[in-house]
Amino acid sequence: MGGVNSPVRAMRAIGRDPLFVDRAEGAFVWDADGNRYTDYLATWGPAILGHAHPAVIGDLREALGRGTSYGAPTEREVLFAEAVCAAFPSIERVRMTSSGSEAVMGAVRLARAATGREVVVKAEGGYHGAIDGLLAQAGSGATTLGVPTSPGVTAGATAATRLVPYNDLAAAEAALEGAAAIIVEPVAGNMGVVPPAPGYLEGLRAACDRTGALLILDEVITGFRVAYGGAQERFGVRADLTCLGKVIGGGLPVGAFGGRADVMRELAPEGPCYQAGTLSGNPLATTAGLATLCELAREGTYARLEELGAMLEDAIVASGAPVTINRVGSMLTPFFTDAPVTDYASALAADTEAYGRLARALLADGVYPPPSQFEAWFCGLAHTEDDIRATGAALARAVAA
Ligand code: KE4
Repeated sequence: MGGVNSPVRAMRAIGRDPLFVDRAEGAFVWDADGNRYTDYLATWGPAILGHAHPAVIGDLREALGRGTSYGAPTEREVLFAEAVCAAFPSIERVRMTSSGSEAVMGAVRLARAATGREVVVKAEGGYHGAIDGLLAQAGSGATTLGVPTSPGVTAGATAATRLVPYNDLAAAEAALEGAAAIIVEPVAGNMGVVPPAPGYLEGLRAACDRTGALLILDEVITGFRVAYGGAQERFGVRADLTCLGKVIGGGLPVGAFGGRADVMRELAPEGPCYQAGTLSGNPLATTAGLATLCELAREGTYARLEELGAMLEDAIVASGAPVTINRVGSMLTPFFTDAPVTDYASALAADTEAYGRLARALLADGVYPPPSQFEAWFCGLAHTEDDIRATGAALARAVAA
């Protein structure tokens, strides 16, 4: 199975063998042969502070002496939940899990339980974790081009999943009639970065209010990434349920979902909708998560992330690469196409061979981009102007070659 524990890191999408990492610190990772890379993968999003941040490592070291898992509630989980609720006004109650996929699974089941309806609407090219019901033309690693669902996903599992093009508000409004919910990435990251069209998120909110469907915003990537309060803060839209992951665990296994109290109280043990997890709210994961959120809450964090993202975008433009760049804050994707990329169909028009050549050349030159055209490049607080200037030079060499 490709020598990896998750398909997209096998690097098949860029035509090479996977790169085995030995360690990471700050903006850099080192492979098993000792080669150093300036890292824009950021372990698919979590490494927003940079790797092995002293505050995270220090708190983890202190926590380790008190054990690694109790299977019981802790004060730290409460503090973590309070920090999440303070950042996201739409989140009145939060349930922690051990991955983004689990968070999405819980949120979707809860939306169906709370509304008594079955249909869940998702966007083509949206990826919400390796979940049977949502592996229908998913983006990210789940896409084998032309095969909309994964073998092993039964027709029953996706029978209640309706697909609409991303950024197509009219299609979503129609699909939401009688539906339990719509789940979207408020900024798509798994077809490459595709921002919401002006009015799209607001339109989904109004359509959900009109039809009684729940708006589930999958902020596993965007949560604490595009703003401290995620895409909901950046775009001023309120979800009924929000899914989180990646950044909130500071690199340890964490996911979370939360939202309206009246919906969340349907969740076991308060309500009948079952959801569970042995390591949910794990003491080490909540320690790393809290340390990360504390650092991100500092003044100037998101202005700096915006600045770094703009610098990286400028470096790609200056390299002369024939790409269309979509960027929101510190997440961006250079698409090898000269047309705008506003949905899955236009993302699929990108030249993945060309992206593969660029990525392979950058890896040979000490720069680590995401190994797929359909992912996001991430800047983090450990990147410096010099790092990005050096990346610009590597980009220019790669484009010239
Ligand atoms: P995890 O189960 O991988 O923690 O989260 C699933 C998930 C849910 N929602 C969104 C918007 C996501 O992006 C993800 C996971 N993203 C992929 C790549 N962007 C993770 C990489 C991988 O699968 O190896």
